[in-house]
Amino acid sequence: MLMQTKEQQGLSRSQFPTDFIWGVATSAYQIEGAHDLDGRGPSIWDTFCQEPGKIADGSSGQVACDHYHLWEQDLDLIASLGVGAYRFSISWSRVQPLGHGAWNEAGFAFYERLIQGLVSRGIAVHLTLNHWDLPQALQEQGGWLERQTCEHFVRYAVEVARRFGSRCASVCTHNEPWVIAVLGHELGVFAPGFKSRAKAMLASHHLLLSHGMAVRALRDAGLQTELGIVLNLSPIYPASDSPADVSKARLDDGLVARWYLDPLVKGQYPQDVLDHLGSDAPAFSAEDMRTIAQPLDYLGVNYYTRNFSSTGNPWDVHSTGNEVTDMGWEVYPQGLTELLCRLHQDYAFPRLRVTENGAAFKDVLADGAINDERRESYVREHIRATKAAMEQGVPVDAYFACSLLDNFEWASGYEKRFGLVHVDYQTLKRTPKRSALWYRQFLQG
Ligand code: IFM
Repeated sequence: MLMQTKEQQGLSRSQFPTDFIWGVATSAYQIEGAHDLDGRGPSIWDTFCQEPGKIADGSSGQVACDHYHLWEQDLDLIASLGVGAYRFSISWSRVQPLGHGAWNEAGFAFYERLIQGLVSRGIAVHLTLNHWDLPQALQEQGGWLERQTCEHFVRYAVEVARRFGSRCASVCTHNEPWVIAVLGHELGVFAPGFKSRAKAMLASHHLLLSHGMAVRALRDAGLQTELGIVLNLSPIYPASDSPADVSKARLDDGLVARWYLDPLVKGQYPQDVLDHLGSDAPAFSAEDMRTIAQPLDYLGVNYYTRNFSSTGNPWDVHSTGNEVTDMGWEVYPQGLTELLCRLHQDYAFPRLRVTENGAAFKDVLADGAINDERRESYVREHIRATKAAMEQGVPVDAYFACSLLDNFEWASGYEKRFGLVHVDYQTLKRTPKRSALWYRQFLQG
């Protein structure tokens, strides 16, 4: 039994509405493994991981947490935490190996088992269609640089919704399109590994367009489930009061946040960002913009840290004296409050959801236990920061801790651990960490 510490006092589940959604999050490529079983086709991450030097420890998601086989014990684990909601993604190439054409029934059967398992345990299903793992066969036809991928995505979305939609509490189209566009197409550090700003911006346009097309098609098909999109967002502050830093912070916010939020809500790209991009801006029509701006039930917010923009020396993350995670990200819970308030004020989505929040720290397994006090404190203080935004009138209705399990952390491989639950990658044994036990105690009220 964990003791209620001083800092914990003043925070309890009862301070949140009774229908507030408490969850944990994962994604397919990070946990499933079984990369070539039962007819699954390769995704761009299978390909990217094979390129030497791309993944810090040379690993891949081939086995990951083997959730494909261990899903039942993982669902029992979720239930044991007292969590009411599970956010996970479907591996597109598992259910449609080429990303178009034939469906893979064995792949759908896995998600059928998973969803039935969640429903029977009373855990709400929050399904993401695209958490970065585009089928490799579509990449070979141009991937997100091709408008045709939007059409394929819509057919995939409608088929998933036809089979599972009525049992889902929510369906999200894309997770963090900025990451796919910029890390995958401009910086080349994520799949598919391109290094071109023009490609990144074109990919971002097609991701947004396919989101709007899919939302429209799902509604036309009669789906009643809540629909949304998930963005990675952080407040971006100027590193100094200098006009140059202030205008850089505004532009950086434009490239990461407003480039996605403005079209989703206002049906237009921000003019200052278009001016800045010049010939790197994508071509788009007025009809595209109308399609992107479909009314949404919620915006998902993935928050981990804040950022600073500087025209001089890069911002030193240690300069504030705040804790810094194993990813090199400053722990700054107030940023979540500020972000949620700003999103509500500027964009007024019907609801905001914290769809990912968590921290990587080096864990020590001692006597079969992981005493991850810093992760516990991180989660607790971000829940408190969420409450602070709600007290200011922001309609937040969900918090998902990320991640349920230690897992494949993309280009960092298995070196960074975000899990509330420790995974021994040799034995695949799961061990709830102190942070998981704290979350359970918090949820038990
Ligand atoms: O693990 C990732 C997740 O897949 C997407 N959002 C950020 C997390 C931490 O890097």
